[in-house]
Amino acid sequence: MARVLSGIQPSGQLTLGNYIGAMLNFVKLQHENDCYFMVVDLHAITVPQEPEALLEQTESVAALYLACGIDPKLATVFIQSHVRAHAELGWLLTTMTYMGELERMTQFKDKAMGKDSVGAGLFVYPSLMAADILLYQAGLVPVGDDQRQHLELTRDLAIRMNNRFGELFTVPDGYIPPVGKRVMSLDDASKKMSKSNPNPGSYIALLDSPDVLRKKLSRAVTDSGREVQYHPEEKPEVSNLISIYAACAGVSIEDVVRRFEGQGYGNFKKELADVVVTLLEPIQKKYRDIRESNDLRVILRDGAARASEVADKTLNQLKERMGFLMP
Ligand code: ATP
Ligand code: LTN
Repeated sequence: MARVLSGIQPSGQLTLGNYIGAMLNFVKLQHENDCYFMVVDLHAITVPQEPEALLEQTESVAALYLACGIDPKLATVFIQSHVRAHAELGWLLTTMTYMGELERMTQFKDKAMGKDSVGAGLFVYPSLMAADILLYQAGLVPVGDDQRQHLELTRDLAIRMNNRFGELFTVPDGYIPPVGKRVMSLDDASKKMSKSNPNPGSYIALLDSPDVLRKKLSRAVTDSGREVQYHPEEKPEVSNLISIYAACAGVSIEDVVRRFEGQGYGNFKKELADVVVTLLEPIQKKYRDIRESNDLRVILRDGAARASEVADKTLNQLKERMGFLMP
């Protein structure tokens, strides 16, 4: 049994990329591991968020965790800012992170590109992510491919801290299964599907209505060919849609290719929409039930209490070793 931890930012509507790249694995891992899944609101504010939107999205992501199948009896579900230790260890690790390491982070470069002013939080964000993971002594971190570099930095920081202050932190491994680790945009297969993309046509939101889902998938960009073939380099758009089909239907890429042999894109896209609607309709119903009940607040309070206990223990051990006067 491993300690597992991951988080999703409440920075917009959750997408099928978040579901396939992250949540599906959360649900799978919860049965045999000690899991902590959080909504990382402190990360979301590294880019500007409207207060009302942040509030709504935070509750929405927490409710979607449950609607997608995370069972609060098996996993600890909580909001990052409810556990004070995150911000505190985040600061301690920031002092141990080199500028050069942060300057190399591609997510920072992507998100800062073309902006007139960029908050310093966006730059030091990987140290906070390392804190999230190290506080719980997590051994396994299920994430999409885009988080690989941040995880590598987390490992480096764990080793650096252990060398400097004595063995304390578990050095975590990523859990990035090959299928669905990088779901691409529907309008541009060179970019990952992202909830912060200003064009809603570029992503499938988990809460999109069936009509909207069908429309978005029918308009998804494809090449000018006809064959439903999996060639990520030559046919990146269709290959992305094949991967989405495989992940949503729980079948292999080869199964999908075989099924649509000799058929055009139109029919493939129509069936893909059926598969996505069939997957998302029950999730959306469960989501509405959860939002209408009061259970969520209780689950999150309980989750924060459980998480704080583990996190505070690690933080206090470290502070003592670093030479802080303990109260
Ligand atoms: P933002 O666009 O606001 O940065 P995001 O959509 O990338 O957000 P995050 O909250 O940063 O979502 O990511 C939550 C999890 O979902 C992470 O593990 C991330 O790797 C995964 N993920 C996000 N987008 C994709 C994608 N397109 N394909 C696979 N996994 C993804
Ligand atoms: N940086 C991640 C979200 C994130 C996370 C974490 C993931 C914050 N803290 C801890 C795994 C473990 C992202 O942008 N997707």
